[in-house]
Amino acid sequence: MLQYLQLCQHILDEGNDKGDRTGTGTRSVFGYQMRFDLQKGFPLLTTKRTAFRLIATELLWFLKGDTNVRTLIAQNNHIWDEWAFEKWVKSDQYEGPDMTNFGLRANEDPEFKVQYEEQMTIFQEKVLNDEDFAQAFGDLGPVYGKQWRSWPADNGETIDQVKNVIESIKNNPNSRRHIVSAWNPAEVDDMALPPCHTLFQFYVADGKLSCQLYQRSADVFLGVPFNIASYALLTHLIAKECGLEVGDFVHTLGDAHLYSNHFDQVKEQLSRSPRELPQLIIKTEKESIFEYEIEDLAIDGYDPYPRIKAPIAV
Ligand code: THF
Repeated sequence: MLQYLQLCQHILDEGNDKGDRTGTGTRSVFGYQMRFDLQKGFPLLTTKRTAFRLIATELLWFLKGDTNVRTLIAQNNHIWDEWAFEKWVKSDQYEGPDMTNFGLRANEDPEFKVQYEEQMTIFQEKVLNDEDFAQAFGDLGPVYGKQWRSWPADNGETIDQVKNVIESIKNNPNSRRHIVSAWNPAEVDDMALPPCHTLFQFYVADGKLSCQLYQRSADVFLGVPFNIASYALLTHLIAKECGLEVGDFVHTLGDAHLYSNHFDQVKEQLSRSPRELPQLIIKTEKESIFEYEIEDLAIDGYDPYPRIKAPIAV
């Protein structure tokens, strides 16, 4: 995972300081590529503890075509809560205290932070316990799960891109069209957040399956460790289903940024040296990739440095 640390150092040294949508401020580079040989271990960051459970439950949520945070909250995964919460507090049914720019204000104003956390807890409980509320406000719009599994076609039918790509890998491995796109220009405006992992492609050679992701926007401290492990897991699951070994995960980044309130944490991480990578264990083999549950997956031999906390930009 030296490559990840090199990316962090490269951005600190060479990046441009810019403003951004969230108002936090970033240092960024445009265009960068990393390559992880999945035969050499599972690329879960060792220079800080990274929660495989959250990464895996999110990926399985995408694969089931789900776009509602209720499923994640029920599994104690809160990485998408802010984006659903944002839709809720902007709606005309929300009657609590003003939550404009809650992400930024919670970091700057301790009194507001208390109010925000109160409202967030109420929101999470309503999504969990009130089915109608969850339907209306837990849904993130036509995000990954929808585009991967049921991209709307012109004729009123839907396209299951993941099922199709598995079929094409099995039946026509040399194809140069093993592609899944999450970027649907007709629906981007209805999404709580336009997809950061825009498009991925598979490649088969020597009985091994490789995957390349084009990520338009990369939060290098918080998001990228999740993204690397998520696509590594996806590659393992698809390789297994297709009777292939795993090859490389190639991670291509567009706007690769460090938020200015992550600089100290990045420097802490850069002082640590990577340890041996863990192994992915697929405990139960399923007929289809769409049937895996979190209990079927595990990580073995993971010995990371302690977690480093950092605020998420919304
Ligand atoms: N928005 C931003 N600003 N960054 C992102 O990485 C990102 N994502 C998803 C959607 N919007 C994004 C959400 N993915 C964490 C990690 C990944 C996320 C969201 C949040 C996070 O806070 N991780 C912490 C805490 C984990 C924990 O609770 O244990 C960490 O320390 O890793 C990019 O896909």
